[in-house]
Amino acid sequence: MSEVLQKALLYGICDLGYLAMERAVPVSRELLKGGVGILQLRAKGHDPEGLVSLARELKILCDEFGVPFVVNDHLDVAKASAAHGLHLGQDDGSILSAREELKAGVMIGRSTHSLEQARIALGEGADYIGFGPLFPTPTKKGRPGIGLEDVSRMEAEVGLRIPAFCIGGIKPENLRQVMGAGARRIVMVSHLLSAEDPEAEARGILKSLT
Ligand code: TZP
Ligand code: MG
Repeated sequence: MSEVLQKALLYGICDLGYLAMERAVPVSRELLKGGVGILQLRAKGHDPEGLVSLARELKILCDEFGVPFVVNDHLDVAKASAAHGLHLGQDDGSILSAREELKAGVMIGRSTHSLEQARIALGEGADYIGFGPLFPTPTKKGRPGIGLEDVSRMEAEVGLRIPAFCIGGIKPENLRQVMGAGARRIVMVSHLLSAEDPEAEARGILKSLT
């Protein structure tokens, strides 16, 4: 799966803050059909036990498309669903200790909110990073946007070694600006999940990224 990750330009998130449980699988399928190269289950405030069966379904779905499936926050859910990856925020513990709990080959992603954190994540052995939020976003309330200033340096120092996905408030209207700042890979959450046709929307965004 790590070779597949290298090719991923658009990171899709099945975020239960935007999707009701019963829409999670059909909308994720649309995102995959539209070409997202990696898919994450993000379910803030949900009880992990209640996520296992959805995570298992999403893992099977991602396997159908040959795309890595990543679980946000919950190591036990990642294990129980045989996910290809686990995504950890800054406060979710060390990459090393998660690695010890996971099977070899399971990838670990890290959220970073500054150039310094991106460098540290690389040094800690993250398989990929998220970098942002570039702009303030309702998907991650209360966190200021970090802007575009450090994107090109982050890409040069970190993004050339491991995939780095810019994230946070990215929409079709600012995509050129984000790419102009040096971003090569992005995550888009609310825009894709609230689109009338997530598949077509993802396909269009992916086209702009290539
Ligand atoms: N981490 C940093 S910003 C963000 C996360 C999970 C949310 C991005 O969502 P959106 O809706 O694409 O701004
Ligand atoms: Mg987290």
